[in-house]
Amino acid sequence: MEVKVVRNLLEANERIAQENKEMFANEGIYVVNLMSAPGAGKTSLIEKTVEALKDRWQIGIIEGDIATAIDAERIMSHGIPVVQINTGSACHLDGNMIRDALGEIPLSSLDLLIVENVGNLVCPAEFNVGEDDKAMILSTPEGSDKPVKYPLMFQESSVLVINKIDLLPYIDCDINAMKNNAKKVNPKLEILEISCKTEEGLDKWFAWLNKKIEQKTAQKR
Ligand SMILES: Nc1nc2c(ncn2[C@@H]2O[C@H](COP(=O)(O)OP(=O)(O)O)[C@@H](O)[C@H]2O)c(=O)[nH]1
Ligand SMILES: [Mg+2]
Ligand SMILES: [Zn+2]
Repeated sequence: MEVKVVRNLLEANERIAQENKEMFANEGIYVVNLMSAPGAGKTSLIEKTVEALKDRWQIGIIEGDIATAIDAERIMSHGIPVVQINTGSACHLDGNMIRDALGEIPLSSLDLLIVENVGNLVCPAEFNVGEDDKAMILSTPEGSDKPVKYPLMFQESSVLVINKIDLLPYIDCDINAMKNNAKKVNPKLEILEISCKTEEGLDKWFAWLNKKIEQKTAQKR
């Protein structure tokens, strides 16, 4: 019985996610769903991305948090449209929440929509929201074993961004083991090493994103 309830929930979400996806395709918007544990650097990476790409692309942000508008306020200072979703008790975003938030964003003018999911290494990976790609951020202090302990997140993602490489001299993180573990659960995973603090490696993330946006928006024009 319980298994069936869970399956119905996921199927209902999948339908709404598919509708969102069709809307994004019609508008030619590239959508990335950013996932990580709390504090890995999702908002920091969004802020760097907005500053680097906002002159080239029209960007919108959807922020997901259990409570507060702290992240949306951080983004708002960069002068681009942002919507905060407060999930209350829910530990992930789903297709319905994204659909509701879309009314608050000038959708037809956008090229890039970044969704910051709730900080959580488990269920965000189970709920599609209509995105083109899921991107995972893992920060060096979290430990090299996380990809094998939480494999679904890494399996569902197209790219893994390893953040906080500036901390490597001070912590016990075997970054090669981290990358090997990620490749073990998803051999196709692209891996980028960055620091939002020193900005090392960010150019590779921007290049990855630019290519994705170019491909998606080309279908519109
Ligand atoms: N040393 C260091 N700290 C970082 C880096 N990226 C983010 N932080 C810090 O980590 C904390 C959590 O970052 P935040 O972007 O809020 O993470 P989120 O919870 O995933 O959105 C903040 O205090 C950031 O300043 C980094 O590359 N290096
Ligand atoms: Mg955040
Ligand atoms: Zn959840």
